Amino acid sequence: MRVELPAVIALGSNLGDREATLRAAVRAIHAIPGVVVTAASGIVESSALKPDGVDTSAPSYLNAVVAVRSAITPLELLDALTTIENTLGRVRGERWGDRTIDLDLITAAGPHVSTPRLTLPHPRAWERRFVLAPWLQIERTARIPGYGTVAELAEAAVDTVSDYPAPPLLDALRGEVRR
Ligand code: A4P
Ligand code: MG
Repeated sequence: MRVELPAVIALGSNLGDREATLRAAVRAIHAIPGVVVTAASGIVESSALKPDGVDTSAPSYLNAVVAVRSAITPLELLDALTTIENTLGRVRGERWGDRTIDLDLITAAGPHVSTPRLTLPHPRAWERRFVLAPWLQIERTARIPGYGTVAELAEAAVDTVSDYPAPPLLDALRGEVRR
């Protein structure tokens, strides 16, 4: 018997056909062996956050959040997400640089992980409305262990997001739901 545990993944894109890339990423996450997407948020748009602050001259981001059930370890899941990023054209340059796709693991099995390759909960999710607002859409009572409820944190976040009208991301899975 496989033990499936819940995890939350944040998606971001600010290069290329951002919406199509988010859809392709949701489909690819659902196709990871041992991983099932159980909910997907709507899409939000926000200005690019760079290490020096908000950069309105950079292309703006589309962000979304998906909830999954995962039978693989958080590190295996991170590896699978990195493979998807590479397949979808991610090129790594400057930190927080523009990218076709960024897939961050926000929370997963157990409260905390701290290794050189993986920190859980994601250390910056708690202050980012572009993560918290879409997450709240799919999990009203979610918490980030050690930080608080997603609802409270979203209220306190200083960045701004706007809803990006688009068909539901779960439509990306139409005809592909495995169970
Ligand atoms: N890593 C450690 N913990 C995690 C985790 N929980 N999830 C390591 C994912 N990766 C994790 O990531 C760098 C390293 O983080 C990896 O080697 C992994 O082992 P990366 O994706 O290669 O580079 P990055 O994304 O540029 O770095 P970083 O510091 O993770 O950036 P963030 O925090 O992901 O921020 N503005 C808007 N509006 N919307 C955005 O989505 N995203 C970022 C990226 C910046 N500004 C943004 C947005
Ligand atoms: Mg990242």
